[in-house]
Amino acid sequence: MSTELWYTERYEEHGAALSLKIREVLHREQSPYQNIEIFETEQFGTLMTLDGLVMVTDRDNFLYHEMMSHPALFTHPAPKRVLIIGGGDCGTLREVLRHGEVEEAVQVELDERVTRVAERFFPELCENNQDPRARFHFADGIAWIKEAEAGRYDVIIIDSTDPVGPAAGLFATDFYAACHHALADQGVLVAQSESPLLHADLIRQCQSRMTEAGFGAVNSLYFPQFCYPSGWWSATLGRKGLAMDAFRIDAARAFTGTRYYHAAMQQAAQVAPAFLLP
Ligand code: AAT
Repeated sequence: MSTELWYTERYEEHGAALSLKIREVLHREQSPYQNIEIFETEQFGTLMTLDGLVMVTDRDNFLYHEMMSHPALFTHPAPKRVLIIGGGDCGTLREVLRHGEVEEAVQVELDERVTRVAERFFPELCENNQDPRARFHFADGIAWIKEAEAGRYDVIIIDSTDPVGPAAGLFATDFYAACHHALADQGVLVAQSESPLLHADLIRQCQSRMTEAGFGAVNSLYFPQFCYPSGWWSATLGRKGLAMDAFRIDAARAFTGTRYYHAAMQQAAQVAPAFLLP
């Protein structure tokens, strides 16, 4: 008898699903906020799910984490103080800390258990956690940003779960306005903004809400992400002041060690599909 084990995330409203073949279940726990599960897959390395939704796999997380960090950091002329909201697996933090000019990277994650479980099962993503520039706070990012000092950060990265439950408020105009207030002049905000194929309205809404919140230039980046719904994902950037298309291209060209991001990819990723053109 076959004992094949497959993990399936169903996208009920789209009549579709993603499946990964599993070798074994490594860990399961109910944190105060969500159900955290870790699996060893056959071909994608370790997999983390939160409340049954795929968050990260070893094999493809570089796509998302590189695109959530490097374009925003190279858009800012001199990013010194970076805030990450969510991002408990620490993959975004790792990429941010690869920028030598960053002096401080503050991560505000709701659920401390996500980070503790990531330290155990995703040591590569957590390899920069001991960097003295990294600071960890376990709190709700929505409450945190309301208390933030004006002009405190150069870059804010919203590495959040989908817009339901505790992450819903991270997609609201008020929240973007609070980020705008917490950013210094020329500050850059970047938020994960879901699938172009399945959630085009959400991407448009994210762009218009950032504009309403006061960001002078707004645009989205498109990139593949196998393990998220439709395999095609987006991040939306808002910039205080200057135009969006300018970025530190020479510094991006000299930046090594990435597997997806490079200077020309930053330009390419800004090109929207026809159905998402303004
Ligand atoms: N790095 C890719 C993984 C994520 S996880 C997003 C994180 O956001 C989770 O750890 C969750 O606990 C945290 N989070 C949710 N709401 C809040 C909040 N209000 N304040 C702070 N942290 C929060 C992104 C997954 C994308 C999923 C795509 N389907």
